[in-house]
Amino acid sequence: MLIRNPDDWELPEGDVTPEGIYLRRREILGGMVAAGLLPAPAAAQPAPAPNLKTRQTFVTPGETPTSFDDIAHYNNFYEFGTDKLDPSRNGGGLQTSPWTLKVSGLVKKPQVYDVDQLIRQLPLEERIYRMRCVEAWSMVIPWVGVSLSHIINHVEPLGSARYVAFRTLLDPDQMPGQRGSVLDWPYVEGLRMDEARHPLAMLSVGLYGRTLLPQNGAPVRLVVPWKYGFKSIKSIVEMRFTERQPPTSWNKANPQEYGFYSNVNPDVDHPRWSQGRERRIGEFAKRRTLMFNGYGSAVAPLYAGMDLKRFF
Ligand SMILES: Nc1nc2c(c(=O)[nH]1)N[C@H]1C(S)=C(S)[C@@H](COP(=O)(O)O)O[C@H]1N2
Ligand SMILES: [Mo]
Repeated sequence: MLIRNPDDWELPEGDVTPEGIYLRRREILGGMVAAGLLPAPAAAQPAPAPNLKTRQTFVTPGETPTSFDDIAHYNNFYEFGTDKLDPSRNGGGLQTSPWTLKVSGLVKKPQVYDVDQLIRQLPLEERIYRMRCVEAWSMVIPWVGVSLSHIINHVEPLGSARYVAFRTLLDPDQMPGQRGSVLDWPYVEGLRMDEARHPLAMLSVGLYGRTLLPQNGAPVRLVVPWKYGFKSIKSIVEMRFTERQPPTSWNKANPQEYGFYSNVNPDVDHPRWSQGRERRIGEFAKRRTLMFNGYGSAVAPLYAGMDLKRFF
């Protein structure tokens, strides 16, 4: 059914299990705490035991994953409120199973996937990506999922398909934030077809070896590590292939501040703040923000010849 093509950029590590890595990492950090090199973390909760089988295929050199605790409690998911703690507080009522993901529009083989079944059938990979929010903070997240191109190839887009539009669940009973109008619901996002087919673009169903928590976009979300975090739409119910550039939630809310592309770019400031630096969650000193969030050698060719100040 969904056949997996090994990609060039996979690292040779092969079958390193998440357990192996994180247990070792905890040992190393624990050793540094014992030696007085690091302060003891305040009540940091370890990641729960993994329930997904994965192969690690991608790590971002020089980066250590942000703690599970921070990844699970510092979230943007306005369907559950605008405070960073709201999604973890208010997400518990989201019914994530059964869940259907409809793939429609300009394709030869439209599908309605059962996401539980997808999670069992897909050749899941772990990929450790740097993620950069438009609000100038960042994290490093060990995602579990597959290249979005797996799904795209399965539905066989028509030649006329130039964009992919994504839509989040609309259900104010389960998503209390949708009872207010901070955004125009449902949350929508979009990618150009070549961006969507890029091997780094990921459909994620888990992190730290476990199925996603509601606050992180359960049961299925997009992950686009070279773009600002808001492009990585959560709790997706539909992907639609279109000829025209689809609307996107933040662009609709404020077109002066949020463009369609939203590539991480330290040279194009947000009208109200600099994009040149960022705070990595869990650190104090700010870091320099990298062009395309550090993935430029892989993704810059997608934008060759484009004026990225105009197409921001
Ligand atoms: N449906 C939906 N998806 C969303 C958002 C949202 O409010 N609603 N917030 C976005 C923003 S601004 C960011 S930074 C990331 C945060 O993902 P995380 O909480 O898993 O780190 O989710 C993105 N996806
Ligand atoms: Mo964000």
